[in-house]
Amino acid sequence: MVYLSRQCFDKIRKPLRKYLREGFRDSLRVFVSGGPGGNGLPKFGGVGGKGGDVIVEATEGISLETVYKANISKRYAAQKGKHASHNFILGPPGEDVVFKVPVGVRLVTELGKKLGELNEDGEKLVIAKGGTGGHAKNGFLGTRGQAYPVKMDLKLIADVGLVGFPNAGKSTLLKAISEARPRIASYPFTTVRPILGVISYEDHRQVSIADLPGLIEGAYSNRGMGHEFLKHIERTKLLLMIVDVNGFQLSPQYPHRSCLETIMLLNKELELYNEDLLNKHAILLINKMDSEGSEAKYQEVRKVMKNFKGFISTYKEDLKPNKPINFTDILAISAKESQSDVLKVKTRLRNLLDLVSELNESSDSEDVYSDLKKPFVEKGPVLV
Ligand SMILES: Nc1nc2c(ncn2[C@@H]2O[C@H](COP(=O)(O)OP(=O)(O)OP(=O)(O)O)[C@@H](O)[C@H]2O)c(=O)[nH]1
Ligand SMILES: [Mg+2]
Repeated sequence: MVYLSRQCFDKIRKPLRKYLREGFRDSLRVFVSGGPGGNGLPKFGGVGGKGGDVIVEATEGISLETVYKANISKRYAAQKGKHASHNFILGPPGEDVVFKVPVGVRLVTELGKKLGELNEDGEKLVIAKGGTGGHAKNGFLGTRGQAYPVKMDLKLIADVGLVGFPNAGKSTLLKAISEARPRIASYPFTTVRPILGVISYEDHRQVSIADLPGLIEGAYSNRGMGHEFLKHIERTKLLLMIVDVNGFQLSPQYPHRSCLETIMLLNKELELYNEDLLNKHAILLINKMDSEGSEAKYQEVRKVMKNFKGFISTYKEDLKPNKPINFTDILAISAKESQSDVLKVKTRLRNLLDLVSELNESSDSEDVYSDLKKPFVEKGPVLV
């Protein structure tokens, strides 16, 4: 019967919707259990072997998809410690289980306890300890190992992160500027998962860019779906904020927000998530400049952006950010209609990224210089 119903339903079962298949896996839940310790041997004072640990190892060049495919059951159990016996007074320990995860993974238990973060290739972390072996103090009974579900959260490593309200044209820009082919539609929340694109330059330099689901007002308090993806821009070098020159309205029951207000609200959401994001270099793109009356609106935005602080001070406390973002560049574009605008964005991105990496290098070299100087400090008898 079971066999028959499975046969029938298998045919009816629909494949996963396409939009759920696109994008990439940025979190994975696995179940880990350390091995239990072996029992001791009271007669001879024998000690049971320790249970094996579950260990993760960060590895460059793999994705969570690889981890998932390597073990579809998503269970990792270490071996149990052997019992003490006449032949082995000290029971041999159980073997550890080591599995590979991508660099940039944060591990959290289901109860929200942070186990750790792996940010370098080859870094290892014990995520479930094995139980201790049985000995005189615990009545010769081995204890259980730690066992719980663990969530792996991957922070994407892209050079540039696209942030904006839904429908602003983030995916349109990604499509025009890179080889990625994201879904584009005239309704909000078309993008439901982060999508990575690569911008290629003539000199073969490549810059990666991440398109994230749209943010909305109150995203910080978990409204909409963009907030959980903000973790990805924590590691980007540059923010590319994109807003619709006509503003945004989620649906008729929500207020219409003008272009300037959307900039302010995005600023606020970023600040609520992590204030450090505001220190990143950022470019502001005013999109949909091909629409009617856009030029006048853009001129207004340009004027106000010169004194953005003054503009936000007129708003209520719960809408305005404490610290306004300092945009390096403000560009008016039409991502959909103008190829030359897209090229302009591409060039500006490159210039700014080069500048950022130069700045980082020069700050590094200063350190080296001061390190070099250290050994040459004058040393001699102290004159009294
Ligand atoms: N007129 C005009 N329409 C544009 C422009 N750029 C994007 N659009 C349109 O705006 C709509 C939304 O574009 P998307 O690229 O899907 O927007 P998004 O920011 O990725 O939206 P979400 O994924 O929902 O967050 C689509 O209908 C696009 O065709 C533009 O420069 N001019
Ligand atoms: Mg999109």
